[in-house]
Amino acid sequence: HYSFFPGNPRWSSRRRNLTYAFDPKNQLSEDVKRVFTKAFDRWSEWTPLTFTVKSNYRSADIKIGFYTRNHGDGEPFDGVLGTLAHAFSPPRGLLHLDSDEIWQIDGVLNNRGSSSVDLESVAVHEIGHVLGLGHSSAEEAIMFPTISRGARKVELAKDDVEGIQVLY
Ligand code: TQI
Ligand code: ZN
Ligand code: ZN
Repeated sequence: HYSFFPGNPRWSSRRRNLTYAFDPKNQLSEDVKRVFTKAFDRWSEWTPLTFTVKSNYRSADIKIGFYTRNHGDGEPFDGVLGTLAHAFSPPRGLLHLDSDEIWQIDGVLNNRGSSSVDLESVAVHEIGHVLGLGHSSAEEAIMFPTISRGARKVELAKDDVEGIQVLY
């Protein structure tokens, strides 16, 4: 079953059209940006929310960046595996990924094989957090707190949809 953060924080009902931007320091490939477009679309399909990418990082609602180790928010990353990514509850809008991971794009295995992590699976999960979902006890849910090694899980489960529709 789905859960929320303490106090059920969510984006205000006056804010249905949210923007996101990538930290310009990262110089991300179009492939990576496309993964986020798809990941946001999975949530907008089931909510009144829309997500639009913008180039002005500082004024975006949701700020996405890849960082290693200590990166200034008191939640350091830890190198390969362990913590893969994190996101803060609404309305903070920070979505951070650990650049030490071997990120797999579109299910294409890269040459380091089993320790790679599917980017879209993690992006869909972290967007759930950015929107206000906590972890789910339903194994099939995107918001379930563990994923099998090398797995790709990108489709929202009924449980995720029910949770997000309670919030929005
Ligand atoms: N990162 C954790 C996560 O996003 C951070 C975290 C731990 C957390 N406890 C929390 C966030 C409680 C909110 C509330 O869940 S993670 C997965 C999964 C992680 C794990 O790196 O462990 C995914 C990030 F589900 F695959 F295990 C993304 Cl998809
Ligand atoms: Zn961070
Ligand atoms: Zn999580």
